[in-house]
Amino acid sequence: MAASSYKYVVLGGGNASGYAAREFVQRGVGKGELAIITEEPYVAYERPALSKAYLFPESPARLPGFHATVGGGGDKQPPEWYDEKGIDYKTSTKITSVDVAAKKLTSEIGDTISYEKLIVATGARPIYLTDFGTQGADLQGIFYLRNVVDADKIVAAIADAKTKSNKATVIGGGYIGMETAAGLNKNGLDVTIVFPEKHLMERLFTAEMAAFYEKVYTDKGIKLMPGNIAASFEGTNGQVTTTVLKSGEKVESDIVLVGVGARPNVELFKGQLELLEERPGGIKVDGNLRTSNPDVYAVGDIAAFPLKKYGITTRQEHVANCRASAVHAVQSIMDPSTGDYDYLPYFYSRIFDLGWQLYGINENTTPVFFGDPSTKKFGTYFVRDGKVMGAFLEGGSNEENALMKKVAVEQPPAPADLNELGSQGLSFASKL
Ligand code: NAD
Ligand code: ISD
Repeated sequence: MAASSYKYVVLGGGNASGYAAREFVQRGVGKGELAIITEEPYVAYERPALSKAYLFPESPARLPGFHATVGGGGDKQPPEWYDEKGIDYKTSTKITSVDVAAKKLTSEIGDTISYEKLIVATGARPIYLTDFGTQGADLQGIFYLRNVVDADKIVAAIADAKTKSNKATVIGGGYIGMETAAGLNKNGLDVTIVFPEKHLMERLFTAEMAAFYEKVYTDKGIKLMPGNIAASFEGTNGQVTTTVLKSGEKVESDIVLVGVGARPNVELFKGQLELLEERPGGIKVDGNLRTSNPDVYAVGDIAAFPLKKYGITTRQEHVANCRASAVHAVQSIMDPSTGDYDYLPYFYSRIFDLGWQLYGINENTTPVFFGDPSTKKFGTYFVRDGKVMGAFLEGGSNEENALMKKVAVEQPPAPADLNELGSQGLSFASKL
């Protein structure tokens, strides 16, 4: 059992840790002052690749190609980078208890790591169907996707399925569902997506937006089964063969890939930091990303932070927030005059030859559609209290996406007649 101590410790080796490390280095943190601890066997990488290019049949993304911070326009930081900078990146190290009062972490093998300042970046984990007690959910061949180890299992299962029925079932119609279904289809698998809502990506897409993407999927031969959930799974010799839906229908496949949401990993801090029991959940932080303990900061998927522009508390499970909040927390630690985190919500996805971006918020808004889906370029403005609070664009150029960002930042008044906003479309944004 070893004991070590550092000035700064980042707990969690997701995207955020790579960006925090870069910021610490840029601010002159010396050798031996920083440790990063992760249970994953890899140093920080750009997680968005896993549901996209990692699954491609040709020229797939593989490590070390997508180590942080390449996704954010920085240098690739492979393990050697951390060694050179004197950062102790402890991979394959699981922390099983934290004592915030004693400023000490303990690993599963009993090693202790002490800190002066801690950044918690423990991220989120998939919601498992076993959590709901779904019968058969522990069969082999049922996969979740969060990390490289998960993605490697899926890649191996794709190869295996090609020697069997060549069929895959995707459970969930959100980000993971849509992106991995596209990847499985690119691999030549016969894919069915099962999801409870009326249409894909219901938390963002209106029916009009979803209709465009749903046609793309069905034209590719992907079967959509809306309004349905997996009631149980059946298998042979411990291997899944069938998803039994609530409707009673049965879907046969070699692979079941589940993407039904994520939960923040906050358990280590229960009773020690202020946690939010109700939505959005997570660890409560202030504008400096500081938790209820002044020496502990929280960033990325787990941080419930004040969204300054909208006057609400939010968690943002998105890589852009992981990157920016990590940098902001380091700045807050190193410079007490650092102001409040002022994040603009942003999401994007890429499937087949398509790509969309959303700036701002869409919750509790009136959507106003614009453009022509037949040209593969269209968008939606999200209006609340007479102001445009969010802007979505499919097929936009960099300049057009920048205009959408400008709309979300400026929150301009919408024309009284929202049909007018729809007819103006992109030109509304270009006049700002
Ligand atoms: P999600 O919230 O995007 O989608 C969850 C989906 O689960 C819902 O749309 C719904 O269709 C479905 N669902 C819920 N309960 C179900 C049930 N019992 N049976 C069947 N379907 C059910 O979450 P996700 O797709 O699992 O993604 C997990 C995390 O990964 C999120 O944090 C997400 O932001 C992140 N992610 C983001 C991107 C991106 O931003 N492009 C890509 C991949 C993953
Ligand atoms: O953009 C993304 C993406 O593809 C993800 O998987 O953000 C998520 C992050 O992993 C959530 O932090």
